[in-house]
Amino acid sequence: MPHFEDDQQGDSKVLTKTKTRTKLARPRLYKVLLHNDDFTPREFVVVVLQHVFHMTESDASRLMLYVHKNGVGVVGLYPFSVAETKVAEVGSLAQQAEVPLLCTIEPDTGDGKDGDGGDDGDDGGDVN
Ligand code: TYC
Repeated sequence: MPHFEDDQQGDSKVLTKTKTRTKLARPRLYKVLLHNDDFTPREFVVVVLQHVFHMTESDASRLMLYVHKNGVGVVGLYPFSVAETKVAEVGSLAQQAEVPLLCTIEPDTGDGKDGDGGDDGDDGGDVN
């Protein structure tokens, strides 16, 4: 904000400008993990990923197969409230269909474990 100050003699003016830069903490992100089981039909998993996480059919199929082979995979990184809602949506769809499909939340450490590709959260994560 511009601010005029009198100098000692009172005849000239000095303009000083103060810039305020507020540093905002980066919001903490949480991984949504998808777990394999032996009972949920593959096609159901793909449809859930498309519906809840707005994935294309080919991305959903690729992730479903990854989880089928590796036991667990990261669906995406989200702020806590979004992650919580998505996990609840998956749980609700699984319950309606009477399948044991499981999605969980884990704080993101940016260590690249669980097949998340080492995303450090710099891009703000997936906004789906
Ligand atoms: N393993 C399941 C099957 O063979 C498919 C599956 C994939 C289930 C991913 C859950 O998160 C999952 N029908």
